Amino acid sequence: MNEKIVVIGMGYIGFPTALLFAKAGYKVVGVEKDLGKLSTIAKGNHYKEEPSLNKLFNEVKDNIKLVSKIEDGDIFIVCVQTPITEDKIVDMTYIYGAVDAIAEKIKQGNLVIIEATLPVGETKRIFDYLSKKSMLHDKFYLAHCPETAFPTDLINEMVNNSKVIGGINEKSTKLAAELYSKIIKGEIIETNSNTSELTKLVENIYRDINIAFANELSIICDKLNVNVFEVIKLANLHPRVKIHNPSAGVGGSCIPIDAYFISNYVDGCDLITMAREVNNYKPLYIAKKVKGRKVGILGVTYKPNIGDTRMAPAKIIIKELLKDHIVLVHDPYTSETFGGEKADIKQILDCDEIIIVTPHNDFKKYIEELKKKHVIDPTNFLGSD
Ligand code: SAJ
Repeated sequence: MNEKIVVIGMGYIGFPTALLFAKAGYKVVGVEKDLGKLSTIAKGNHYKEEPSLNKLFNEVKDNIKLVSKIEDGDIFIVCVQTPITEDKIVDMTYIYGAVDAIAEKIKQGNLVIIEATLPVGETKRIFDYLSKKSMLHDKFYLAHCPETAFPTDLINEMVNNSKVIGGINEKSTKLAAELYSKIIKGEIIETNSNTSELTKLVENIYRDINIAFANELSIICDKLNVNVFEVIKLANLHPRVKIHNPSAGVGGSCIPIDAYFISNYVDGCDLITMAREVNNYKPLYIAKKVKGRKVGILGVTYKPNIGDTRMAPAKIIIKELLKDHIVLVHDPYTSETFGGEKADIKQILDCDEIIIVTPHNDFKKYIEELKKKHVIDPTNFLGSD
């Protein structure tokens, strides 16, 4: 445990990763160039939906140093995002920004780990790039160890999920596996970097395709005047059927984009591409169903009980409705309204029509009142109590 770990990116994954290694007894430095985020983290204001993360921070805050510029270390863990551009191209700017910074500090024998989602083959490209840039040639180790933690249950999943470790060679895989064994109770599976990259993508694409099936069923059932939730409940009684839940669409920073990490590079991703189209269409379908003039939106975050609005279906619904409706928005988790008018629950209940886009638990207390209104309820919030 004498090694110093430098974690780059203090976001949703980097911050808890740094805390877990600090708890395991390592000397940990957390690097975050967004000074606003850095000071929020240092003050202990984290995500209200992750109480165990806040508890862990209070336990280990004295063992972790938060800085805005990279430092020397023995192990570098890259936890920056890989978003896509407007044209659906994978944006590697953040990754190579972090790799460039590491190139300045890395020494012979150091280990570099990438937790971020990557296109297949990228870890090897990073190895070649870093070899040249650092002038260390092959005298360092590199592994892709993708995170799989579920927002709202981050710490539990980071500790107890299995972890796929894909090194660019056997020694890299072994060193990374040994490191994660210090913080993970779940199974650690050793493989190569191409396999770990594809496994991560496949997990999220599996979910995208299954949700697309549920969302397509919801549209078909609407047209056939059949209750989709009853159909899914009954079909799921079959021992080998497990249909996902229909929704207002698929949001978040991962599931809506991971398909492009494959389909941009390989031919034949027909089902994967089609599933994306179905899920992209679902918010528009919901907006088109609205008949009332004044529409109340309940929940704009990408999923319930969380403050994250990245790629939220609410954005598309509201943009579409604003063309010819008055749109009021209420969400206790965020001040974002996507151009709608911020409203309290009473104003929402007074609207001609209400869409329960994101069914936060906080809305449960309004269920009886909502049942008396004209409501579009893509997740069956009112029927599930
Ligand atoms: N959703 C549905 N129907 C469902 C399940 C989800 O419409 O049956 C929607 C949600 O409302 C949300 C979106 O899908 O808009 C994605 O939410 P999610 O809860 O399925 O997943 P994320 O994006 O919060 O986290 C996912 C997780 N991946 C998988 O479960 C395979 C998580 O484990 C990953 O670590 C994370 O992506 C990531 O970082 O890649």
